[in-house]
Amino acid sequence: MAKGGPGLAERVAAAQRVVVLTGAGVSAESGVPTFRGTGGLWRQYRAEDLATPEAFGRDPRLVWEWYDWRRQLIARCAPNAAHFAIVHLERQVPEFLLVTQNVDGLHRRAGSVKMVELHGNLWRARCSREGTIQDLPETPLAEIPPRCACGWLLRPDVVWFGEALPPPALERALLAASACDLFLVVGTSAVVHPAASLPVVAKEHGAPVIEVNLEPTPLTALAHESHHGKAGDLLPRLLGFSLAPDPQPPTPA
Ligand code: BJW
Repeated sequence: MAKGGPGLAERVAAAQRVVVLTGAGVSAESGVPTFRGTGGLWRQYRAEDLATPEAFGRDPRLVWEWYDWRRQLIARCAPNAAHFAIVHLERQVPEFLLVTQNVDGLHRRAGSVKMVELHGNLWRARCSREGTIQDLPETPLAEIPPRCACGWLLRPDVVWFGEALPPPALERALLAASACDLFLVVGTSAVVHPAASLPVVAKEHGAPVIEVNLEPTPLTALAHESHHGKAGDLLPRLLGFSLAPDPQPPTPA
């Protein structure tokens, strides 16, 4: 429910520096399961069995099978109207940063450029000895668990519970949150830190926080506006964007 004052489109028009924080809900309408709530990934699998370094140490095959299943599922998904609305927003605002917790790569596929992926990306693997990164194919992995050329196990290049977020991504997100004049939060349960602290940082520095989510979250009480509904419906409407299917500029002849 909006708490009054200017609408989101007016706030955006007046803003110089906008930060958008997204979570799994932004990809839900693309068919990517969320983590928590109805149909959430954690309902079928215990997070501590699959998304911790301990789980990987115990059973790397099980962990890789889960990520391989998710990659196959996401390969069949396409960005939705919420992803595209965020691309439009990036192109409209002088200083913009998208901070996503999502590892599915759909923002990039939609055309987002000014972005940080706080929790990594499941289309990449990292050598557990050397830390070198390699891209993963859209096809199922030939070998599970996969190995680096050096012989050590590869691991998904994502951030598991208890692991530090990539310092450059977190620093960039914190800096942007503390300097923005509008902070938009879309489709996150706002329970996983430090991502969930970013809107608090923004508010402490004077920026209005606007939330779009199917349901209330721990952030709702601090948000200046909280809009409940599907991001793919609400976001383009609140931002005053028409639902163009593809925001990419025409390819030069
Ligand atoms: C829709 C919708 C539609 C649905 N439209 N909306 C401070 C306080 C308490 C705890 C901690 C703290 N600081 C750190 C911690 C510990 C921990 C943590 O936060 N635990 C809490 C759960 C209690 N954090 C960590 O461990 C982090 N690491 C860390 O802090 O390290 C410190 C350190 C420093 C130095 C050295 C060593 C350590 C790491 C967190 C990593 C999170 N990783 C995961 C997995 C990523 C890989 C993978 O995908 O497999 O990230 S967990 C999972 O949760 C994933 C997500 O990015 C993250 C957030 O979930 P998200 O996106 O919010 O999804 P959901 O499902 O929860 O919510 C979806 C929402 O969408 C819902 O609200 C729906 O209503 C909504 N929705 N459809 C609009 N159509």
